[in-house]
Amino acid sequence: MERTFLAIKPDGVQRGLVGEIIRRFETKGFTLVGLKLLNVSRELAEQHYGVHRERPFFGGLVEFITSSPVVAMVWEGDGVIASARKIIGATNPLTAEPGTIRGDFGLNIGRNLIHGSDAPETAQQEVALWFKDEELVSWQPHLTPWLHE
Ligand code: IDP
Repeated sequence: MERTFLAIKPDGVQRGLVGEIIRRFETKGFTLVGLKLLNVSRELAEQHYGVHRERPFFGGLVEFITSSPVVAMVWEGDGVIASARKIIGATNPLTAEPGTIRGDFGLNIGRNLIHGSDAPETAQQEVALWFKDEELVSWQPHLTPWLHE
């Protein structure tokens, strides 16, 4: 079963959007298999955003993500990686479609509320970077036959 890594960034937590954001994935029908609130270390932030190391916004991004708690999550379901990216919306909240999380709640690319893995390889790497195996819970929701043929 496919899994993805999602993180509600410091702006989402500070703005009281944790419940609203989780609700969108929960009501879609995806399964929560890992969840924790944490202060992100500089080391973890730099590893997570390593691909952007040479970009001009990298320093500010690391400062931001380490500035206040983050809610880290792993969600499971068929097609969850691509679907979560759609639910999240475009990177720039100003151009993100209404109905997406960033489109509904954001204004600025540096304050875009939530991270979601962009592909199967990055999802696997990010789940392993943020969670130990024993922090993930495999379970069978009773809802399954009502969500799948
Ligand atoms: P994504 O989060 O939609 O996958 P990426 O291009 O992977 O977008 O960028 C990672 C994060 O870096 C973005 O979510 C955003 O917080 C930040 N970021 C990207 N581009 C800019 C920029 O031009 N200015 C400031 N922050 C940026």
